[in-house]
Amino acid sequence: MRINNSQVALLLVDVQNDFLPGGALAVKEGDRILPVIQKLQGQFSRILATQDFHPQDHESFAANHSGKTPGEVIDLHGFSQVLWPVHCVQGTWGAAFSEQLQTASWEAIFQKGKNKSVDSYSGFFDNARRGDTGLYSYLHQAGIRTLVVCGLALDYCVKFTALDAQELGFETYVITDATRAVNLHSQDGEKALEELKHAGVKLMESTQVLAYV
Ligand code: VGL
Ligand code: ZN
Repeated sequence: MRINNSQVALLLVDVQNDFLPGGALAVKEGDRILPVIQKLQGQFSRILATQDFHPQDHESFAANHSGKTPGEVIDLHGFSQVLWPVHCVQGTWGAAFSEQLQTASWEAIFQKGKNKSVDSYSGFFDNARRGDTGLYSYLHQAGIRTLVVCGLALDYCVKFTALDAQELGFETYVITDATRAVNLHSQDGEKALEELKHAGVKLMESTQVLAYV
Protein backbone atom coordinates (compact mmCIF):
# COMPACT_ATOMS: atom_id res chain seq x y z
CA MET A 1 0.00 0.00 0.00
CA ARG A 2 1.10 3.54 -0.68
CA ILE A 3 0.11 7.02 0.43
CA ASN A 4 -1.04 8.74 -2.75
CA ASN A 5 -2.42 11.81 -1.00
CA SER A 6 -0.47 14.64 -2.66
CA GLN A 7 -0.82 16.77 0.48
CA VAL A 8 1.47 14.38 2.39
CA ALA A 9 5.26 14.22 2.06
CA LEU A 10 8.07 12.23 3.65
CA LEU A 11 10.91 14.58 4.69
CA LEU A 12 14.32 12.92 5.07
CA VAL A 13 16.63 15.02 7.23
CA ASP A 14 20.40 14.85 6.64
CA VAL A 15 20.80 11.14 5.88
CA GLN A 16 24.41 11.79 4.92
CA ASN A 17 27.62 9.79 5.26
CA ASP A 18 29.13 12.03 7.95
CA PHE A 19 26.22 11.29 10.32
CA LEU A 20 26.47 7.55 9.79
CA PRO A 21 28.99 5.10 11.31
CA GLY A 22 32.38 5.83 9.73
CA GLY A 23 31.51 9.50 9.25
CA ALA A 24 32.97 12.58 10.95
CA LEU A 25 29.95 13.19 13.19
CA ALA A 26 28.69 9.64 13.38
CA VAL A 27 25.41 9.14 15.19
CA LYS A 28 25.33 5.91 17.18
CA GLU A 29 23.17 3.33 15.40
CA GLY A 30 22.52 5.87 12.65
CA ASP A 31 22.73 3.10 10.08
CA ARG A 32 19.84 1.27 11.76
CA ILE A 33 17.43 3.78 10.23
CA LEU A 34 18.50 3.02 6.64
CA PRO A 35 16.36 -0.09 6.06
CA VAL A 36 13.45 1.64 7.80
CA ILE A 37 13.77 4.66 5.50
CA GLN A 38 14.06 2.39 2.50
CA LYS A 39 10.72 0.82 3.40
CA LEU A 40 9.13 4.22 4.14
CA GLN A 41 10.24 5.49 0.75
CA GLY A 42 8.16 2.78 -0.89
CA GLN A 43 5.11 4.02 1.00
CA PHE A 44 5.20 7.69 0.02
CA SER A 45 4.52 9.21 -3.38
CA ARG A 46 6.21 12.48 -2.39
CA ILE A 47 9.70 12.49 -0.88
CA LEU A 48 11.82 15.53 0.02
CA ALA A 49 15.24 15.74 1.67
CA THR A 50 17.48 18.18 3.48
CA GLN A 51 21.26 18.20 3.21
CA ASP A 52 23.72 19.70 5.69
CA PHE A 53 26.13 21.48 3.32
CA HIS A 54 28.87 23.51 4.94
CA PRO A 55 31.77 25.48 3.50
CA GLN A 56 35.18 24.35 4.84
CA ASP A 57 35.45 27.55 6.92
CA HIS A 58 32.11 27.12 8.67
CA GLU A 59 32.15 28.65 12.13
CA SER A 60 30.34 25.69 13.72
CA PHE A 61 33.55 23.65 13.27
CA ALA A 62 35.77 23.51 16.37
CA ALA A 63 38.78 23.38 14.02
CA ASN A 64 38.01 26.93 12.91
CA HIS A 65 38.43 28.31 16.47
CA SER A 66 41.89 28.06 17.98
CA GLY A 67 42.08 25.98 21.14
CA LYS A 68 38.49 24.70 20.90
CA THR A 69 37.37 21.09 20.76
CA PRO A 70 34.14 19.51 19.52
CA GLY A 71 31.37 19.56 22.10
CA GLU A 72 32.39 22.92 23.56
CA VAL A 73 29.80 25.68 23.46
CA ILE A 74 30.73 29.21 22.37
CA ASP A 75 28.95 32.46 21.65
CA LEU A 76 28.80 32.79 17.87
CA HIS A 77 27.71 36.28 16.82
CA GLY A 78 25.26 36.40 19.72
CA PHE A 79 23.98 32.82 19.47
CA SER A 80 24.94 29.84 21.58
CA GLN A 81 26.81 27.42 19.33
CA VAL A 82 27.89 23.85 19.97
CA LEU A 83 31.18 23.25 18.19
CA TRP A 84 31.27 20.21 15.91
CA PRO A 85 33.93 18.19 14.15
CA VAL A 86 34.42 19.22 10.53
CA HIS A 87 31.47 17.57 8.78
CA CYS A 88 29.32 17.67 5.64
CA VAL A 89 31.73 19.89 3.73
CA GLN A 90 30.37 20.77 0.30
CA GLY A 91 31.59 18.37 -2.38
CA THR A 92 33.01 15.75 0.00
CA TRP A 93 31.97 12.13 0.57
CA GLY A 94 30.73 13.06 4.04
CA ALA A 95 28.20 15.50 2.63
CA ALA A 96 26.83 12.93 0.18
CA PHE A 97 23.71 10.92 0.89
CA SER A 98 24.13 7.33 1.97
CA GLU A 99 24.67 5.04 -1.00
CA GLN A 100 22.10 2.76 0.60
CA LEU A 101 19.35 5.27 -0.19
CA GLN A 102 17.35 5.38 -3.38
CA THR A 103 17.52 9.09 -4.26
CA ALA A 104 16.09 8.94 -7.80
CA SER A 105 12.50 9.49 -6.69
CA TRP A 106 13.19 12.51 -4.47
CA GLU A 107 11.31 15.60 -5.59
CA ALA A 108 13.65 18.21 -4.16
CA ILE A 109 16.66 18.65 -1.88
CA PHE A 110 17.04 21.64 0.44
CA GLN A 111 20.60 22.49 1.45
CA LYS A 112 21.39 24.24 4.71
CA GLY A 113 24.36 25.52 6.68
CA LYS A 114 25.91 27.20 3.65
CA ASN A 115 26.47 30.55 5.38
CA LYS A 116 29.71 30.19 7.36
CA SER A 117 28.61 32.61 10.10
CA VAL A 118 25.50 30.79 11.28
CA ASP A 119 24.52 27.17 11.84
CA SER A 120 21.30 25.75 10.49
CA TYR A 121 19.68 22.87 12.32
CA SER A 122 16.20 23.37 10.91
CA GLY A 123 15.51 22.46 7.32
CA PHE A 124 13.50 25.70 7.06
CA PHE A 125 15.63 28.51 8.57
CA ASP A 126 19.11 29.12 9.91
CA ASN A 127 19.49 29.29 13.69
CA ALA A 128 19.33 33.10 13.62
CA ARG A 129 16.17 32.85 11.49
CA ARG A 130 17.58 35.25 8.95
CA GLY A 131 18.00 33.00 5.94
CA ASP A 132 15.65 30.31 4.71
CA THR A 133 16.20 27.29 2.51
CA GLY A 134 13.12 27.64 0.31
CA LEU A 135 11.49 24.60 1.93
CA TYR A 136 8.50 26.55 3.22
CA SER A 137 7.66 28.20 -0.09
CA TYR A 138 8.11 24.87 -1.86
CA LEU A 139 5.67 23.13 0.49
CA HIS A 140 3.22 25.99 0.20
CA GLN A 141 3.29 25.99 -3.60
CA ALA A 142 3.13 22.20 -3.76
CA GLY A 143 0.04 22.14 -1.54
CA ILE A 144 1.71 19.88 1.03
CA ARG A 145 0.02 20.06 4.45
CA THR A 146 1.35 17.00 6.26
CA LEU A 147 5.02 16.24 6.84
CA VAL A 148 6.39 12.93 8.04
CA VAL A 149 9.90 13.67 9.31
CA CYS A 150 12.77 11.25 9.95
CA GLY A 151 16.56 11.10 9.61
CA LEU A 152 19.52 12.47 11.62
CA ALA A 153 19.97 13.67 14.17
CA LEU A 154 16.92 13.49 16.45
CA ASP A 155 18.25 16.00 19.02
CA TYR A 156 19.37 18.58 16.41
CA CYS A 157 18.20 18.75 12.83
CA VAL A 158 15.20 16.42 13.08
CA LYS A 159 13.96 18.18 16.21
CA PHE A 160 14.32 21.73 14.90
CA THR A 161 12.90 20.84 11.48
CA ALA A 162 9.83 19.20 13.03
CA LEU A 163 9.30 22.03 15.55
CA ASP A 164 9.43 24.60 12.74
CA ALA A 165 7.08 22.53 10.57
CA GLN A 166 4.56 22.30 13.39
CA GLU A 167 4.86 26.02 14.14
CA LEU A 168 4.41 26.85 10.45
CA GLY A 169 1.08 25.04 10.51
CA PHE A 170 1.90 21.65 8.99
CA GLU A 171 0.50 18.50 10.52
CA THR A 172 3.83 17.03 11.60
CA TYR A 173 4.90 13.49 12.45
CA VAL A 174 8.27 12.12 13.54
CA ILE A 175 8.99 8.44 12.93
CA THR A 176 10.72 7.30 16.10
CA ASP A 177 12.42 4.20 14.66
CA ALA A 178 13.70 6.15 11.64
CA THR A 179 15.79 8.60 13.68
CA ARG A 180 18.64 8.48 16.23
CA ALA A 181 20.17 11.10 18.52
CA VAL A 182 23.73 12.42 18.83
CA ASN A 183 23.26 12.36 22.64
CA LEU A 184 26.07 14.75 23.55
CA HIS A 185 24.30 14.45 26.90
CA SER A 186 22.84 10.99 27.43
CA GLN A 187 19.21 12.10 27.69
CA ASP A 188 19.14 14.50 24.73
CA GLY A 189 17.20 12.11 22.49
CA GLU A 190 14.56 11.47 25.15
CA LYS A 191 14.29 15.19 25.86
CA ALA A 192 13.86 15.91 22.15
CA LEU A 193 10.95 13.47 21.97
CA GLU A 194 9.32 15.18 24.97
CA GLU A 195 9.78 18.62 23.42
CA LEU A 196 8.30 17.44 20.16
CA LYS A 197 5.30 15.88 21.86
CA HIS A 198 4.76 18.99 23.94
CA ALA A 199 4.75 21.13 20.79
CA GLY A 200 2.05 18.97 19.21
CA VAL A 201 4.24 16.94 16.89
CA LYS A 202 2.89 13.39 16.61
CA LEU A 203 5.31 10.56 17.29
CA MET A 204 4.82 7.16 15.73
CA GLU A 205 6.66 4.08 14.58
CA SER A 206 7.19 3.28 10.93
CA THR A 207 4.78 0.34 11.14
CA GLN A 208 1.95 2.75 12.02
CA VAL A 209 2.43 5.09 9.07
CA LEU A 210 -0.09 3.57 6.69
CA ALA A 211 -2.75 3.39 9.38
CA TYR A 212 -2.37 6.93 10.69
CA VAL A 213 -1.26 9.32 7.97
C1 VGL B 1 23.42 18.23 12.54
C2 VGL B 1 24.97 18.91 14.09
C3 VGL B 1 25.57 19.71 13.17
C4 VGL B 1 22.23 17.39 12.23
C5 VGL B 1 24.02 19.04 11.61
O1 VGL B 1 22.00 17.09 11.03
O2 VGL B 1 21.52 16.99 13.18
N1 VGL B 1 23.90 18.19 13.79
N2 VGL B 1 25.10 19.78 11.92
ZN1 ZN C 1 26.19 20.74 10.42
